[in-house]
Amino acid sequence: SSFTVGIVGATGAVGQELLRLLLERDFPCERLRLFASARSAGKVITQGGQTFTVEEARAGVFGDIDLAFFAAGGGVTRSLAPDAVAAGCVVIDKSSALRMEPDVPLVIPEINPEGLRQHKGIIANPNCSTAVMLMGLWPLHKAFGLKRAIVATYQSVSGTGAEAVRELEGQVQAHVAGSPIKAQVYPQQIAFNCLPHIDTFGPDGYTGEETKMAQESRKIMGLPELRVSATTVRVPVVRAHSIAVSAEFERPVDLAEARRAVSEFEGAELIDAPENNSYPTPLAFAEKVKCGVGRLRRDTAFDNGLSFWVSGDNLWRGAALNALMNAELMIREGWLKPKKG
Ligand code: 2RA
Repeated sequence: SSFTVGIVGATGAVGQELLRLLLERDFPCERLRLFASARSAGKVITQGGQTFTVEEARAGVFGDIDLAFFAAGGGVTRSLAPDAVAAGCVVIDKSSALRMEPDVPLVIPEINPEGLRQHKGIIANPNCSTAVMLMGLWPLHKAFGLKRAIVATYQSVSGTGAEAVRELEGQVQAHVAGSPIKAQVYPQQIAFNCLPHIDTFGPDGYTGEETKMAQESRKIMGLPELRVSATTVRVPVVRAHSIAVSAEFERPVDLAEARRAVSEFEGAELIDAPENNSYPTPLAFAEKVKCGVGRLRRDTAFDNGLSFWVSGDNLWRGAALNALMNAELMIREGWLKPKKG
């Protein structure tokens, strides 16, 4: 069967990746409509040899759309997703708006696909840093039973968007030219710097990004007691997030078994030969489907502890590709059918 598909937020960093991947992966789509803000309406986008004219995202446009990917921020999801669902359109949402709603499944296809069958019209995708972290953590949890994790992230500027990428590049050029450096997107200079500040600070001193990693991990892995302490950091990398994880497990850990668990997990690629300087890096895992997991070692601060490093493409694994793989799985399983018979 073939679908009419919409991308809401088509001009953003994730929306553009969704369009590219949808075409490159031959998604069964007989008609594709791109939506964005009124400001972008009328813009012509060419991708994969096809040309699209962006339409304004508003209520009433979802009548003939079977599946809509939302990648336009929480505000647009809150205002338009209910209208899409009421029109019989299935929504796969990238924003954080509905991730913790009890009747909205939060799904990584390699981890908890069952949510793709039991949805009520809206399926949420995890935050990119959560998705990348769980590509390493999930196989180890299945092997040894995860209790708690202390993590630090090294997040690329593409996680903020295209403007942030331009800001980083502009600041590097200014530095080289000896010109003054301006910071607009971030509160401080990001070039040659690290900012331990992603999202907003909460009353407990953690940022929204750090809280999301803890809450979303509990929901996706079905571990309501799981404790995660995250420090999320923006680093001057263009694409792909990396995360340093120290985790404590219920059962004694064995390194060979841990390596086997990771390499057998379909969302991960084990890159772990430090003696040959072989470990995952953001540059190596940008535009990759899997996340690279390495630096596996017995953790020195926990009993039954393991430390590892994971790098994954935040726009793909962390957003556009996860959403697309969710839809591909639903179609494969017959859980998503076109409205017209
Ligand atoms: C970031 N995870 O990296 C957030 C949203 N993509 O900025």
